[in-house]
Amino acid sequence: MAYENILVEVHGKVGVVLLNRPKALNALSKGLVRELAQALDAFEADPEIGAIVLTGSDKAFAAGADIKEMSGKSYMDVYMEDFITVDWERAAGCRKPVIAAVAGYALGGGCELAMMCDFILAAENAKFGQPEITIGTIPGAGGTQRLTRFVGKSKAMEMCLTGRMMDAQEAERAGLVSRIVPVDDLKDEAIKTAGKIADLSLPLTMMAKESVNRAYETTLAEGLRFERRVFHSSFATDDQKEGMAAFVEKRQPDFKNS
Ligand code: CO8
Repeated sequence: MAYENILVEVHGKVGVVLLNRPKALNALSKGLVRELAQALDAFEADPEIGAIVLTGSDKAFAAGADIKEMSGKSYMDVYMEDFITVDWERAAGCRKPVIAAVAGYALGGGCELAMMCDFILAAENAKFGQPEITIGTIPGAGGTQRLTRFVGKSKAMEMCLTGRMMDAQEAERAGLVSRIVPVDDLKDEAIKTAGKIADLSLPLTMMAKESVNRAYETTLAEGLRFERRVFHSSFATDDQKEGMAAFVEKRQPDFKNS
């Protein structure tokens, strides 16, 4: 499919989506978010793809929702169209593992999009922020909710109330990003990491992802019950038999995604 606002690449079993509106620092226009949803749909449907990387440029992952596009909208406009909610939530709804590789600005909707992914690899120059308050609004795609779960109330509150940005080091200390890599290595490192995931059993990585995500939706007791049920169900897969047999036989497993 031909896209105008994103680029799509395939590296082995890894699908890569590059946000590509350089003149607007990858501002998330309606068209871009639509195309992102379509690209994610395609990777989700492709049995050859085992993990997805979502990234931007060295200067910006995404500088937020497109302010120029939003500025003239009325309450009725955004309420009645449920302002691009379905496409925005697409990344959060992916069942395959998705890594956000963030260099430069991840602001507003850009930070929210990164947080919808399963984990964030940050380049040394990454900057995270929820500056919506400085333009007369508040986060609308998870900034007050997911950020608070990642970094705790105090930092989230300060960022949402002042618009202060967090650099990569602070973001790593606070638990927002899994690790920091040099800018020039970011894309390769993200693809390598996604490749490791994609070489495992897809149903099992999907089950692990689903279980970790339950931790954000339920009590500890319910989460533990859910995890145990999924753990038990992994024994119904061929890949569990293969993985454990390979360990015992001291060889590499050959997962068949079954
Ligand atoms: N929207 C539209 N255009 C943008 C955006 C944006 N978010 N960010 C940057 N641009 C454009 C600029 O207008 C400029 O274009 P032009 O050259 O045509 O004037 C170009 O990108 C380059 O930007 P700057 O000249 O400003 O570059 P600087 O390096 O000086 O500054 C910054 C970089 C600090 C990132 C600055 O551009 C900035 O502050 N951008 C806005 C950040 C922001 O406020 N983001 C939050 C937006 S609101 C939001 O995301 C709400 C999400 C709600 C989702 C709800 C879904 C249901």
